[in-house]
Amino acid sequence: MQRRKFIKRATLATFSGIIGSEIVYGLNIPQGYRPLALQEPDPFKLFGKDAEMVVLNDKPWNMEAQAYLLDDRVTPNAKMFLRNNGLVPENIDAQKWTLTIDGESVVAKKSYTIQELKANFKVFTYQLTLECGGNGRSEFDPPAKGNQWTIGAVSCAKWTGVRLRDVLEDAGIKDDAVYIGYHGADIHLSRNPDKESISRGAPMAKALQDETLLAFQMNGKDIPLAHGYPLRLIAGGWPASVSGKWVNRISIRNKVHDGAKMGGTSYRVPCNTVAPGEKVADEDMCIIESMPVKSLITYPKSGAMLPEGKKLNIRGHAWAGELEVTQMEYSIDFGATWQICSIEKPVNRLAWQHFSAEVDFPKKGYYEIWAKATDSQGVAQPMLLPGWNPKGYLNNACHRIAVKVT
Ligand SMILES: Nc1nc2c(c(=O)[nH]1)N[C@H]1C(S)=C(S)[C@@H](COP(=O)(O)O)O[C@H]1N2
Ligand SMILES: [Mo]
Repeated sequence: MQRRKFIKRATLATFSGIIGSEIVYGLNIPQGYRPLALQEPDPFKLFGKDAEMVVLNDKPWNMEAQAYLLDDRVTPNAKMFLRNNGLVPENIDAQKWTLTIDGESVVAKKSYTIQELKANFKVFTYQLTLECGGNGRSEFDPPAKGNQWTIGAVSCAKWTGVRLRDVLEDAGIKDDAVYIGYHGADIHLSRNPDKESISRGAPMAKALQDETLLAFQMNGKDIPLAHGYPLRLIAGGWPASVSGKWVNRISIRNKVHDGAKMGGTSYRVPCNTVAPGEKVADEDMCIIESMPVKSLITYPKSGAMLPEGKKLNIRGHAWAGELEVTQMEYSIDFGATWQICSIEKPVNRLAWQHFSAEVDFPKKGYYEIWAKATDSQGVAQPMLLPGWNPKGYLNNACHRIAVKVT
């Protein structure tokens, strides 16, 4: 009979080190077996996330922030939401990574290493707002399937890279180009290599904007693996699904890109308002482009207790897709009256803007603070839910926090 193989003492020591206590009977562990305590990867450690981030799904990993976690002007990795449609790619070699530009409307198919991108094109840094199209989905009724994002699927980090426009022009863009589509190295949940988890894109006008980047850095460092290392397309102000992670190919298309999650109800909403729960024909669905005006109170935390007679300084961020936020207001009387907040200019186009106000409460009791942003075209956030749509996209209702004056 063959002798049973047990794990090596060195492996056992590593295991107990990670678990943080002695594994009694550890020497009996069969070789190749991972103790249960080590089978579930800890997403907070794995992705370097703050302990107060919220896990919405583990297959694939999806995590969101809470409003008060997003208080930083520039979102650090620890507080950045994570949205994966597939599995994070493994064993990436950035030295050997290539980006290929192809498609019906490229003059000549061309590939670039990351070193070539850095050496041959001018490098730019922009702070860019990325919000998942499904942020706020959890509030819709009838409910929409998918990750039940509350308000935390938004970030605004600093991205450094080369302009997509410069690279596309270097490869050559034919006159009939209408759209670009990205392809990433992440693995489909089925592990079928012929399937892509997501392959979206944008019309040429968005692809050719100054701020649309092929980024290799986030907040001055290599992009964290889960956020697209070593190369990521960044298209601020549009649904973050346009910002392809782990990008290795961009196709210049002579038609609207038809990759995974470009059709049906994915990232599409009824072109005209429909009644909640109504079925919508495919041809009546439109691709989401610029995200709507929205804001978030990041201080104080909802539930704060305040001493009577003291003024409260509130603050947060506001953004409006391709537009700027031109007015910011708050209400402490459930939207009956609104007071002006001060709002800063964005550090660059497509970056969120910071607002603040000093709030006075007339007496002791329970209050809600509602925040409302208005964009440069005069469109304001709805106080409560906006138009229902099958997948629960674009909920830009006013953010609300509760406070008690005692
Ligand atoms: N390759 C690839 N790119 C992707 C995704 C993905 O699953 N795979 N998810 C998209 C979606 S739906 C969103 S909201 C953002 C999330 O970006 P983040 O995880 O860096 O916050 O990435 C987008 N880019
Ligand atoms: Mo998303």
